[in-house]
Order: sequence, then C-alpha cells, then structure tokens
Amino acid sequence: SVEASIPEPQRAAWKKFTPKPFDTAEEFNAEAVRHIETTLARSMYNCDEGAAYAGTALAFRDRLVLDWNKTQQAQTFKDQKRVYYLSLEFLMGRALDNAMLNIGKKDVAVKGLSDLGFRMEDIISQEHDAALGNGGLGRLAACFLDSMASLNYPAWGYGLRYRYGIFKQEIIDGYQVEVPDYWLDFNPWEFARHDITVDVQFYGYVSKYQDDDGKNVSFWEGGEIVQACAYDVPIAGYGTSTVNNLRLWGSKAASGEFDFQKFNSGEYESSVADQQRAETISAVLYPNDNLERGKELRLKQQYFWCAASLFDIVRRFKKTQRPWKDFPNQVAIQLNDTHPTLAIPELQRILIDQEGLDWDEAWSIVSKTFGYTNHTVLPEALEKWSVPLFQHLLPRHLQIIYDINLQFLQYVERNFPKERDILSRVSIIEEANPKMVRMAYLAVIGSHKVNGVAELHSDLIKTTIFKDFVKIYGPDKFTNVTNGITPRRWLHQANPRLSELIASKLGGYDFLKDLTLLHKLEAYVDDKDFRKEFQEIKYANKVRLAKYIKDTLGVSVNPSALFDVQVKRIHEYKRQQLNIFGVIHRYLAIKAMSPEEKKKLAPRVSIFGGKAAPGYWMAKTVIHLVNQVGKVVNSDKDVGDLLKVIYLEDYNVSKAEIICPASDISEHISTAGTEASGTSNMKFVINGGLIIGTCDGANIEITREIGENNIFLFGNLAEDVEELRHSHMYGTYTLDPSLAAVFDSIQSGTFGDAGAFTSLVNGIVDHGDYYLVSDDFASYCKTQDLIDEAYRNQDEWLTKAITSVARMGFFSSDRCIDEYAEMIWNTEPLVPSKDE
Ligand code: B1H
Ligand code: IMP
Repeated sequence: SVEASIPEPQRAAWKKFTPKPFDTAEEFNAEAVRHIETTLARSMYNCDEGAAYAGTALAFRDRLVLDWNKTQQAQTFKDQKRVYYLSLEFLMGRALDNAMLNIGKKDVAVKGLSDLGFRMEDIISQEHDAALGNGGLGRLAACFLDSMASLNYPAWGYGLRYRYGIFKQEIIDGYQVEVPDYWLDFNPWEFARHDITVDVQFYGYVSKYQDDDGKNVSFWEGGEIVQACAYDVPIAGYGTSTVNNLRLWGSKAASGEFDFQKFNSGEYESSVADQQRAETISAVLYPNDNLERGKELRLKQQYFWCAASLFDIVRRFKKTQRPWKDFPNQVAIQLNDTHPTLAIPELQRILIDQEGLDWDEAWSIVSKTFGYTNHTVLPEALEKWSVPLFQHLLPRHLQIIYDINLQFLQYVERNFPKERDILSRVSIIEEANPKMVRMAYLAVIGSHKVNGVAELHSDLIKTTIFKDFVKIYGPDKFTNVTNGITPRRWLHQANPRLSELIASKLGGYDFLKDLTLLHKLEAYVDDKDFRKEFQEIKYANKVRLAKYIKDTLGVSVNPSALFDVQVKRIHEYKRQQLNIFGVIHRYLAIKAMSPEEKKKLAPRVSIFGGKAAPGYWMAKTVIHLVNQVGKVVNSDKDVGDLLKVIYLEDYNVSKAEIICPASDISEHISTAGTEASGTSNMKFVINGGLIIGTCDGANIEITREIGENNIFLFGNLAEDVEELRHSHMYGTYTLDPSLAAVFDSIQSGTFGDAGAFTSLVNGIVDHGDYYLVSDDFASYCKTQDLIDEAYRNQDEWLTKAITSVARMGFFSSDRCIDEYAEMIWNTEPLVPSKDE
C-alpha cells in the first residue's frame, strides 16, 4: 500500500498525533481561545470582535485542513484525470460562513461564541471580502469552485494573488471615488507555500541550435526572471469531505546571482527597485469589466500566471512517469475567457523546446487539453495584443503563435481553396498597424471545445465572431453551457429563513445538493401557511435592507414599498441609464398627479449599486446622475414615500447577499445580444424576487423555465438590433417623446448642473444611441406600469414569486459543472471513501 512507503516512526506519530477536531461548543471555545491566545498572541483583555472572528476562523480552518490534506493525498494516489480552471478572477467574497456550512458545526460555534458574549452575525461580518474579480466572470469562477468540490471532482483553480482586489467604491458628493482594497492584513484562508516557486522568464531573445541529431531547436534566452510563489486556498465542498485547492501565484524578485552582484557593488537601491518591479506583477487586479486596454503589465500578469500554472501542472504530470501522449487523459485545462490563452503556446513551448517532442506530437497533445469559454461578444472586450509588444516581452511565444497560425492557415487553404478572403479573416494575426494577435482566435484554434455561457450567446458566437471557425471545424466544436450559481451561498447563506422554510416542506436540505428538487414546492403554491411565511420572509429581508440603507445613507425607506433593484457593474450595455431615465419619467409623472391618482400608485424604492471602471467616463456620469436624482427626489415633499432613489456604495459579494433576498423586482435590461448570460438574474429569482428584463442572455432560459407569466420582458430582440442601429445612423428615426421630456428636465437643470449630463444625453440624441435606449424606452415604461399594477395584487405576485423559485432548479452551478465534466472535460468524480 501507499502507506507502507512511509517510515514506521513517522507513520506511528501521525496516527497518534493527528489533531482531533472539535465537536462540542466547549471544545470549539477551547480551540478558539487557544488560537486567540497563542496564534494571535492576544489575551482575553484584548479580545474584540476581530479577534473572535480570527479565533473562529482558525478553529474551523483546522478542521478544513485535515480534510484538505486527505483529499489532496487521495487525488494524488488515485491519479485520475484532473481539471484545472484558469481564471484571472475569483470573486470569492467571505469564506467563514461557507466554511462552517460545508464543514458543519456552525451551531456549535454559535453556541460557543454566545457563551463568550459574541453574536455569530457580527463575527461573520468582520471578514474582509476576497474580491479578486470584477463581476459576473469572477463570481462564476467562485461558484464553479464550490460546485466542483461539492460534486467531488478533482479540480484545482489557478489564479493570481493580487495584493489589491477590486477597489473600494466611495460615493462623495455624488461621484465615485476609488480607494485601494488592501485585503491581506489577516487572511486565515491562504497558506503560503514558500517551497513551491517557479521562475518565470520575460523579454530576452531566441537562439537556434542544432542538437546532436542534427535537429533544429530553438531556445529562449536572456531577459529577466521573476519568481512565482504559490499561495493555496482550501475549497471545501458541501456535504462531502472533498476539499479542493485554489492556487494563487504571488510575484517576487528571483534571488538570482544578478541581484547579488548589484547588491554587492553598492547598488542596493536599484536592487530593491528590481524587487518592487517584480512584485508589481501581482500587485493589482485590473478593474475593467468587459473591456480590454492592452497594457503591458496586464500581458505580463497573464504570462506570469500561465507560465507558473503550466509549469506546476506539467511537474505534477511528470511525477506519474506516464508517457506524454497520456497528458490529455490526465489533464483538462479550462480557459476562463481569453485571459489565459497564453497557456496554449506555453504548453507547446514546454513540449517542443524543453521536452524535445516534435511539433505535431506536441500540438496533438495541446489541442486535446484545452477548453475555452467565451464570455462576451462586445468588440471592446475582445483581447488583442500588439505584435511589437509580444515580440519584446515574449519573443519565443510569438514565433510559436506564428507557427500555429501557419499550420492552421495551410489547413484552411487546403480545405477552402476557393474562398479568397477567409485566410485574412481567420488569421490569428490581424493585418493592422501595428499588427495584432487576436487571442480569441488562438483560443479557438488551440482548444478542443469552445462554449458560450447561455443559449442565445452560444448561438450568437457561432454566427458572429466565430462564424468562419464553425465552417472550418464544423459545429461540434462549439457548444453551450448555460451559467449557474451555487445554491449554498446564494440561497442557504444569503437567505437562511427561506432555505429553512423550503427544507421544512421538502423534508430536509437535499435540495442544496440537487436543486431540481425545488419543483416540489409547487405543491405548496396554494398552501396558506406556506404563502404567509414566504411573504413574511421577504418582508423581513426588506426590513433588513431598509435598516442597512438607513444606517449607511441616512435615508428612510418604507419596507412595504416595491423594492426595485439594479446592482451590477455600471456599463452602457447594461443600461443603468435606461433605468434612471425611467425613474425620472416616473418622478415627472408623480409631480403631475392628482392626490387621487397618487393614492393608487404603489410606493417604490429604486435601488442602484455597482462600480464603474475608473477610466469609464460615461459610466461615472450615470452614477452621478443617479445620485443627483436621488438628492432631488428624496427630499421632494410632493413625492414623499411614493419614490425614493438610493445609490448603495461599494456593491460587492457580501452586500449582494443582503440585497438579493430583499428585492421585489430586479432589472436585467441590457441591449438584446450584449449580456452573454448574467448570473445575478438567477440569484434574485431564487430568492423570491421577480425580474424585469430584455430577451437577452440567461433571461431567455429563465423565462423558459419559470414561464412567461412570471417575468416582465420588454424591448427589442437581438435579431433586430443591427437594423435599428442602422436606422439611427441613416435617417428614419425619431426620439421617443417621453424620453425627450426626461431629457428636457435634465437639461433644464432639475438635477443640478445640466452640463454634467450633456454627454449622456447627446450619446442618445446625436450619436446614434448605440445601446438603443430610445428604442426600448416606451416598452420599458409600459412594462414598469404593468409591474405597478401587478404589485397591487399581492396575492398574484406571491404566486408568481413562489412558482418561480420552484422552477429555478436548472440554474444551479452543479448542473453546469456536470455538463462541463461530461461534454468538455471527460472527467469523473472521486468520491471520498468513508474510512479516509
Ligand atoms: C463577462 C467579461 C470580462 N464577460 C474582460 N466578459 C475583462 C471581460 O478584465 N477584463 O478584461 C473582465 C471581464 N465578463 C461576464 O461573464 C458577462 O458579461 C456576463 O454576462 C456573464 O454572466 C459573466 C459570466 O459568464
Ligand atoms: P450580473 O452582472 O448582474 O449578472 O452580476 C454578477 C455577479 O457578480 C453579482 O451577482 C455578484 O455576485 C457579483 N459582484 C460582486 N461585486 C460586483 C460588482 O461590483 N459588480 C458586479 N457584480 C459584482
């Protein structure tokens, strides 16, 4: 057995001394106190909530680590195929509550803490969010990690250990101000693996040699080395003892001779500067969502992370001593968007330059290993890197990319000899000035499967950006995996009372592992007690959010009002501007109403939240407008409770956990064809909120699942967008009149300095209204009226909400992961055996 390979004294010591995890409240307290006193070196005179958090986290961490060690050992010994999920973003949020849920024993800790005089809620909220992501793409990666562990897939995440996550947003005088998010002061969830380092090379030049057999070989030499250091984060599954690993790379200066020389020759300062330059690579997350800006440091981040991850994966494979042809049977690498595409030429480089394989042999391995997930069709988000920059930073990779391209274009030429333009259309190299490397094309060519993230989106990529590739490879290379969310965090943790109510009807919490079981709730749609409790829970969640709004903004909102929520990154395509124009339209209507009319109107609270990329002027203007409108509306005596406009500062995962359960209506109103999927739409519906949305992304499948009576859809269809845009540019088009009235009120200074909003208005009036706000405005307002009417019938509203929850089973990220495993990764779970 494997155990026999370990020397007897060690084996005996391990058997005897492996720590026994706590079981009771008293044992929990013993552990927490021990950690506070010794690990933190703090006495009971100095035990505040922060220390209690640390003690609690460390006590649970100890339990987690034991399972983690076992899982990793088992995965190594069983040696089946592993999945590697490469993502530049992991938007994890807080870890403690999740750890307690997955390990169990939260009740024990609640009791223990209360004996010490603390409330669990307060302790949980001490934790700083791990916010290594921008929005949906990063949060999806986090949900996937949760599902992969919960389903027992041997799977690792690889990412970067940013010292600064997404910035903290402050709203000052109605403007967004960015504050750095230094989150690593105390992070009990990461383990620095000082023994696991990888040297990563940059710059330099390529030399050619002939080896002893007369074969031409290329070698990348010179340049500089930066060291990657591994930081591991345990990822526990729910209802299983599987604990997977998320490995994040931090950068530091390589301690090579070069530094020593400088150091010894008195250039102390400049050797320290080198060090700082190296550390800069993993210093900060780029704060752009759906936007690529072509900065050299970003490309350095990408290569640094890909090179370190590939080295690690290859090293692990080589330990098994299998032949290279087994590589794709042992390793599946999923590329989360194009950000890790460099992993493709990097693996090819390792195989040919370092392991001595022929090109074809190597390429056959590479192109069976990778899968690529596309998350966007927005042209400004498609990654392109300039050839001169590539040549400078990664000269050998550029050669390899040229060779990949040559082979590919020759193949295309052989198969489509009559098509003249196809070669320039599909070339990885765009013939511009300067030439550009199209990363999405490289990703398609180097992967065996390409998937979109919702049906509409997966269809769209086949007819737009990858049309030619469908012709070249056939349709089977392209597939769909509709996104999902983890019900553990987004139902059970965010909304414990709803989860408990569901469990009471379904006879336990099995639905958290098999979300399709929710369908059994439909039997309770007419159950009076169930309905009453469901409604009470929603109300309580709204009271909690109202309190949060009062505490943070000083504005009182009525919890019985209709809570209308749009929280997500601020982006023109997501159309927060449509929402705020609708709010202004409502405000003007209220001002013109008679007292009788006012009595009939359902009071509303319009809640906005989300960050704008720091350089995104238009998005920042929208934030400013929302705040200005709030200032005017919230203090207008004519309006009173009928309308409040709220901007929630610093929207993040832990705030989403408070907001999602408290919404009546949430807005997912992107221009049709622009939002690849959206995932917050799923979070709102599963928490008993309805949605207003366009026929875009996953909204379409949500409608299919819950029924079109239970969703408020409006607006133009994706298939009509192109023609509408054309009509804006060339004639036949008039601005929607009620939108014109909204613009008049803005331009007459109703919401402060009109000049501040000129660009926003002009974008629609004069510059082609690219996101078709005007085209959808009337339909949007009409649908909002329908919502008012529907909300007045609370009984029907409740029926819609309950029915929707019952039908959301499809949107679990567990379903996604099973689909990836079957269609793309070809992997099996590794179920921990009982005695392990
Ligand atoms: C999504 C991004 C994205 N798509 C570039 N693309 C980035 C692109 O830093 N960058 O350069 C960062 C992020 N993010 C989102 O992915 C989609 O817009 C959502 O519709 C989708 O739900 C989500 C997850 O698939
Ligand atoms: P969507 O874009 O509305 O589908 O939301 C994506 C998800 O990303 C949200 O549900 C949140 O879980 C998460 N998120 C956290 N912080 C942010 C943020 O600042 N902007 C957008 N999404 C965020």
